[in-house]
Amino acid sequence: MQVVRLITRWMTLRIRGGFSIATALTVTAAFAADATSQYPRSLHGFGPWKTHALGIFVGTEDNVYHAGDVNGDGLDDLVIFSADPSDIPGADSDVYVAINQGNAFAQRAKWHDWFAVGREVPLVGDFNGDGKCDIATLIRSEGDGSAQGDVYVALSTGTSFGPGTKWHDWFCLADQVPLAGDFNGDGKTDLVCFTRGTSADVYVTLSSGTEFVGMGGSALWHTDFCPGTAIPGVGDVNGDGLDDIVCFMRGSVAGSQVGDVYVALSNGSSFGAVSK
Ligand SMILES: [Ca+2]
Ligand SMILES: [Ca+2]
Ligand SMILES: [Ca+2]
Ligand SMILES: [Ca+2]
Repeated sequence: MQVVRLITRWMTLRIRGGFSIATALTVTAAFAADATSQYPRSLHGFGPWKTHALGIFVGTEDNVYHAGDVNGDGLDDLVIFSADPSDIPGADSDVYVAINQGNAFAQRAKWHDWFAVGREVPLVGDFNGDGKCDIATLIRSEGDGSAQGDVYVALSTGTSFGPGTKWHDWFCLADQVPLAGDFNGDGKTDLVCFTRGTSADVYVTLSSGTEFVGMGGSALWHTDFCPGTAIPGVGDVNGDGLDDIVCFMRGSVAGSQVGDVYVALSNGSSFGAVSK
């Protein structure tokens, strides 16, 4: 239960804006269940929870749900990446948005027609720093040779997502886990990649507002963090405006303490010492 409580605190930090604490707790319950199974496509892939709680979407685990303020009104909205065409008739790799009206979510509307195909990993963040959350997709190793490692971003216009453009040429492959956060605190969302496994390296690529550093760059911000199949997270846990990294240990790494949660704070150019 300690893990659930800590995840709850973390998710409450992450789900700011229009979501109530009760909602965050409900999300946490679904997330905690996810944490016991295979790592989900996205840490924010809440699976069927919102389907049932909100009655907006008909979905399965294949769809990915994110929270983010896509229209810039200060309230976090819902973004659904419909990877499974069987969930919503005719919806194959569409992106839907349900705007947060303060006390309810509006009916979903399609904001993009072809994004985050198959097992690509979609993320949400304000990548150009204009106050409206955008979408990114990491192809990882899903595409052919030339597409491997590509990252595409589609910027929010406030009423839709624009065309996807390539922002990075080589970031996060295979089963490595990407997440979004503003690690240098400049208002533009960056990407982090956790290699996990035995190397457990943590790479960051910073957003310039129009691309991720030089399209092909990334920097090693930490080593030996989130080994094996531990679950990484991102959030500004000390409130200094720089997003930090969190690791939820599970029982699958020999010698690890089941239920431990580790944090490494961002100093703007790397992640510092790990503390439990
Ligand atoms: Ca909003
Ligand atoms: Ca934006
Ligand atoms: Ca940034
Ligand atoms: Ca911080």
